[in-house]
Amino acid sequence: MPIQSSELILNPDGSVYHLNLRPEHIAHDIIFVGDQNRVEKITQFFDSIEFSTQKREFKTQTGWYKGKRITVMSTGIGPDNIDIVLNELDALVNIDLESRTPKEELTALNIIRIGTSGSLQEDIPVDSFVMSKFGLGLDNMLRSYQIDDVADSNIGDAFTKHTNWDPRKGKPYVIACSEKLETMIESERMHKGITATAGGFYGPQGRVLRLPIQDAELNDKMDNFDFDGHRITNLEMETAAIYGLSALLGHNALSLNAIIANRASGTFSSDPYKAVDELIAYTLDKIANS
Ligand code: R1P
Repeated sequence: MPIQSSELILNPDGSVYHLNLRPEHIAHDIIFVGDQNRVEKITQFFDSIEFSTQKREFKTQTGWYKGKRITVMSTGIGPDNIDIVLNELDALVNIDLESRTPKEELTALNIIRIGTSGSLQEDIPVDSFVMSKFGLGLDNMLRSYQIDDVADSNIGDAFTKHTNWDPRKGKPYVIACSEKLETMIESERMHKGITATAGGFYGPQGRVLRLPIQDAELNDKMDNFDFDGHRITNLEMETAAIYGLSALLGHNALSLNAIIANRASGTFSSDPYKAVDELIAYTLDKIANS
């Protein structure tokens, strides 16, 4: 039974609705960034660029870097955008867009996020790098799917208990990164831990400007959570959604973040772009040598 055109929306040129991409436009190795201006900060190092497009905040470039075909794509901000990006990317490789039917043989994409984030730990300073061993979703987006099928309920339950999580906010979920990509990228330079993903920037991450928040102690409770040596290292807005949808759809995902703020000490990097540039160079080097 073909997937109806209201469910899988294609543009007149056959590209997927939001990303404006056809299957031939993407590589199997994909780098996600949040900010569309970060795409060219990466592709400036490519030997050649064969394709570029942009619709809304979703900018994509595909090219060659040291013999590897790589796609770099901006996701914009937040788990809701990740729902669009992951589903449309998956459709490009795993759904026959002509017949509108899922393919029998599925393709696993390799997805690496190069993001920015705030550290929750005093000893993970600004300008350092964090690799997310796990994503902890506080946002509920993935509760529309059967996320418990791929979630680590032991860490999730321990977190819910430790924080006395208010069930009216939905149930947090924990998803592991791809071990294959973890092995490829890791080094002593990387801090590793659990990355918490919030559905907003201010209240959902414990920032108070003029509005009081539901749990003013939450960041402190996250800061001192420990499950079998795994701490919550940092807080941002995409990692758990990327991990969850990748796990459900059969893709490999890893999230790396440059720490530009330290929420425990209240400090912000004096040169956040430098940390991001260094993380880009680090990641490209690891991909090229993989
Ligand atoms: C918020 O300022 C944005 O920055 C962080 C957060 O996850 C959120 O997307 O990441 P990016 O710099 O990758 O967008």
